[in-house]
Amino acid sequence: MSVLLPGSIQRVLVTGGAGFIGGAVVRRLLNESQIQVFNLDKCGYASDLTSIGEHERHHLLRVDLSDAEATAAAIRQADPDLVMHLAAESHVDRSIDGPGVFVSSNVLGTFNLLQAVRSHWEQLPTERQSAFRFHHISTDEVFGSLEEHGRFSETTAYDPRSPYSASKAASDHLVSAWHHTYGLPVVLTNCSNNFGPWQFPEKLIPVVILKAVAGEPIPLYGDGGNVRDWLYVEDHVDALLLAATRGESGRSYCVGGSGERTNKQVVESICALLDQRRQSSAPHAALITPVTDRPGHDRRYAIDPSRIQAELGWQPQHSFDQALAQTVDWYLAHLEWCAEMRQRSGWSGERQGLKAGHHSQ
Ligand code: NAD
Ligand code: TDX
Repeated sequence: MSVLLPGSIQRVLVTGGAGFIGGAVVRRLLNESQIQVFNLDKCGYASDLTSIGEHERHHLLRVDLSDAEATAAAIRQADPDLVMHLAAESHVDRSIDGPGVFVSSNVLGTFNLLQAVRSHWEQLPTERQSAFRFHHISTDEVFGSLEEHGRFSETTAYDPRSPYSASKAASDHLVSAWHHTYGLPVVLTNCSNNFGPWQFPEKLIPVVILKAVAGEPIPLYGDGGNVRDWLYVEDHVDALLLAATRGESGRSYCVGGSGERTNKQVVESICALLDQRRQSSAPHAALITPVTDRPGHDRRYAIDPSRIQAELGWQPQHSFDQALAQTVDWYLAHLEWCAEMRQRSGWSGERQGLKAGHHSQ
C-alpha cells in the first residue's frame, strides 16, 4: 500500500536506515516521495547500503548514537520535520552474550537522540513545530512472554525478560517521559517479528535457509514450540509510515500480522519450499536438529493490531505463506550477499546466546 506524506514533511531523519527494517523505510521514502532522507547509522555489523544504492536525496550520516555531540550535530545537519528512530542493537542472542552495547546503543543512544531532537524541536518555527513528530520504533518483546492464550495490546504491562527487550523497554519509557515532561510530540509502535529481504542472516528465517542450503544441521531451540507472530517487512513499513504521519501524538500502536506460527512450523515450511526449489539427496527437514534452548526464551508473542487497523486503516497486504516463499527465493538469489555480510561481520554462523554464565560486556 502506498502512504502519502503530508506536504509539511520535507526532511526525514531515519535512524538505523542501514539495517533491515530501516533500509526498507529509506527505500520506500526515496521511491514514493520527493523528500530528503537523512540516514543516521553507525554502520555496524548488520548494516549494508546495497539495497539503497546511490541516490541524490539520500544522505548518510555515519554516527554512533552513544556519542551525544555527534548525534546533536547530525540533528542540526538534518534539520528534520520527522524522525523515525529504528537504530538499535536488535539480536536477542547477542544481547545474552554481550549486553553492554545494548545499553549504550538502545538506552543511552535513545537518550542522546531525544535530547538532541528536543533541542531541535524547541527551536523550530511554530508551523514546523506543530507538525513535528518523533516516531520511536519498538518491539512486542517489551511485553514479555505469553502462554497459550491472549495477545499483547497497547495496554499490556511491560515485562521484558532479555537484555535486548529490557533495553528496548527502557527506550520506550524514555520516549514516553520526554513526551509527558517536555511536550515532545512522539508516536510509538511495537511490532512483532519481521521477515523479508536484506535481513542480516543471524535471525531465524535466514539462518534456516542458509543452513539448509549448506546441508548443515538446522538449529531449532528447545522443543521448537515457541511461537512468534510473523509480519512481512513491507507490511511493517506501511504501518510505520501511517503511524509517523497520521498517528496521534503521545499514542502507541501495536503492529502484527496475525501470523502466529511455532518455530517448528516455520522451519518445516522453509524446508518444504526448499524441497520444491533445490535437489537434495534427502528432504531438507532431515537437517532439523533440536539444540539447547535460549536462556530465558520467551514462549509466545502475539499482537492484537485492532487499534492501528481501526484508527489508521492499516491492513497487512501479504500472506505469511506467499511472503515466506518470496523471501526464500530472495535468499537463494542472494547467497553471495549473505556470505559477504557474514564475512564482514566476523561471524560465520556459529551458535550465539549461550554465554549466560559468562560475564562479558
Ligand atoms: P538491524 O540490526 O538490521 O538494524 C539496526 C541498525 O541500527 C543497524 O544498521 C545498526 O548499525 C544501527 N545501529 C545500532 N546501534 C546504533 C547506534 N548506537 N548508533 C547508530 N546506529 C546504530 O535491526 P532491524 O531488524 O532492522 O530493527 C530495526 C528496529 O526495529 C530496531 O529498533 C528493532 O528493535 C525494531 N524491531 C525489529 C523487529 C524485527 O523483527 N527485526 C521487530 C520489531 C521491532
Ligand atoms: O537458530 C535459531 N533457532 C531458533 O530456534 C534462531 C536464530 C532462533 N530460533 C528461535 C528463537 C525464537 O523463538 O526462533 C525464534 C525467532 O528468533 P530470532 O529470529 O532470533 O527472533 P526473536 O528472538 O523472536 O526477536 C526478533 O523479533 C523481535 C528480532 O530479532 C527482534 O529484533 C524483534 O524485536
